[in-house]
Amino acid sequence: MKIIHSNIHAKHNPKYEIYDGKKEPYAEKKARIESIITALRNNNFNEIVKPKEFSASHITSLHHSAYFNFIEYRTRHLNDEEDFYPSYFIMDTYTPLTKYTFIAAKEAVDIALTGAELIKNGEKYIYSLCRPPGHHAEKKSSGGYCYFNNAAIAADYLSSFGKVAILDIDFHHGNGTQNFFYERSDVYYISIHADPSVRFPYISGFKNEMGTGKGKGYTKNYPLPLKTSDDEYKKTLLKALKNIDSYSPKFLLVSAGFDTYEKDPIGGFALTKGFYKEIGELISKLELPTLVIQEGGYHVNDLGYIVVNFLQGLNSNL
Ligand code: OKP
Ligand code: ZN
Repeated sequence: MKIIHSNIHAKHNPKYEIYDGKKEPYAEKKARIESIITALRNNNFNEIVKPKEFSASHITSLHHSAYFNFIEYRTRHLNDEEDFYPSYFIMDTYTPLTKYTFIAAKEAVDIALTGAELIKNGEKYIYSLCRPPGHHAEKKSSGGYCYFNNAAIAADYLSSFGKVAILDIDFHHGNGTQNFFYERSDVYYISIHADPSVRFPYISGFKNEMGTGKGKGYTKNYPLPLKTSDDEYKKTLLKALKNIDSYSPKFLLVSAGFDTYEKDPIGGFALTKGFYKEIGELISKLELPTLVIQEGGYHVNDLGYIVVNFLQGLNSNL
């Protein structure tokens, strides 16, 4: 399995997120990716390749061009150590701009698109190791550590070649991804996440959100209570996989967050380390070309092990 990765992300290094007016250390750290890369190398995932550069038009065909330009131009004039908290184009105060945020976020999109192109050309499984993550980013706002929606941009690219299902298994609902495809039937968004009435993003991910217009029936949400266990999670995952199978997509995109882990510092489910292999195996039973896009997961020490388990499970079907 090819892994798409670059080091540019490490330059995007905000110091704080602001929650309820208080500064807290930034959870979406560069060490997350270092943990994953080390574990991959130690477990014979050796095909680690750099992304290609894609035109920014892939970004602006989903995101508003004023928002894109704002991120690009506003970051240019920041100093090396400066974290800037915008008053425009944001949905929360977790998502500051640094001098290198634009280049890192653009690189993450290129990582996703490089994976999408390989899948389009016939690869079975690709892991796009994106950072910053993307699933909260909307047409004209950043939020939840996300700036450009890597998964949505990759899905939109793939949708020119066949129907796409997006399975979002991050602990948080992917409000951005859902919104981009809410009125489309060629991309099916399906998410399993914490009940948004008690966890971020609070504004979406409820059961009754099912798409509208042409997209009616092509959005599906499975909110679950805090402390959800492996067994409970598996029951829901099986339902979601059945939904995807009935849609018969040509491609599967997994928005893969690992903050569902029991020890995750900002999650709240009770999934155990070993269970991620089974998640991978269950997904592989769909037998679809699958692009895995990295989203959240904040337990830096165990993150690499969890990702390796997940990818081994996915690969077990080859
Ligand atoms: C991004 B992704 C803790 C509050 C954290 C922000 C959550 C962003 C999650 N101080 N809230 O979906 O993993
Ligand atoms: Zn998350």
